[in-house]
Amino acid sequence: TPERGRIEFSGVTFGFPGAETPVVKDASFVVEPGKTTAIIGSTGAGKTVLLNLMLRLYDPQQGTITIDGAPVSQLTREQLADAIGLVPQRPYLFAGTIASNLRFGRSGATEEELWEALRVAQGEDFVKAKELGLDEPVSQGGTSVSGGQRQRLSIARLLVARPKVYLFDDSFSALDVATDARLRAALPEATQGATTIIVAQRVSTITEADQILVIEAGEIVGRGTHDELLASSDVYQEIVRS
Ligand code: TTP
Ligand code: MG
Repeated sequence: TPERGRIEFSGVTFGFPGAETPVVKDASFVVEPGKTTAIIGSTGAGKTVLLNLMLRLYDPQQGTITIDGAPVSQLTREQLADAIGLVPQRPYLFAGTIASNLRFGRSGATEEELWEALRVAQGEDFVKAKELGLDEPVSQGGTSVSGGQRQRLSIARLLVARPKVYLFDDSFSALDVATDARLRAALPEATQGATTIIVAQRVSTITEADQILVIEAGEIVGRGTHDELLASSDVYQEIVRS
């Protein structure tokens, strides 16, 4: 079977320049291809930094990160962009139209593909309600759409891009529980079984993940399925209770 986005962290330590303590400490884990891995942990734990390391926004001081066996430090920008895509915690839109923003994922996408991505991202209804639909103008920063709409457009943009690995940084917490559930139910088919990593606040978003990583103060303190962690991790139990 072809590799579909296996990510491996081996002994990864990263700290911001000038900071006394690293924000990711000796992290080792495998994200299995075609599976969903969730990352959960309190605010400031290092979840966003973990994703940013995969995208090489910064390089670790120690350890290696590989995608399908290749160190990310040896991939070109284009190879990395083909392999892995992120819906950032604070999504951004560019000046243009809804369509041009979605096509930032892949310029050759057809209108049909844009609508399909919007359907999965639960953004179809609000785009249809716009006078110009896909051609509705969007201002830089996306101030003409609500935060939740911006988030859905950002999700749709990544679906249009079709990377091997999808990263969602807290992309579902602004959605109501029912919309969150509909979106996640539609995701596997839309991503065609690609590797998915979901950073989440709500436990209900991740209970069905193949693997959950619990992160606290930059360290992986628990890993397993929801049921395994309920039985084994005090930190996870606390998150579930809160
Ligand atoms: P994050 O990785 O941003 O923490 P998080 O994503 O787990 O938190 P949240 O749930 O609120 O999104 O930060 C980890 C640590 O790194 C934290 O101490 C802040 C610090 N940090 C910086 O100093 N500069 C940065 O650019 C980022 C992203 C984080
Ligand atoms: Mg974060």
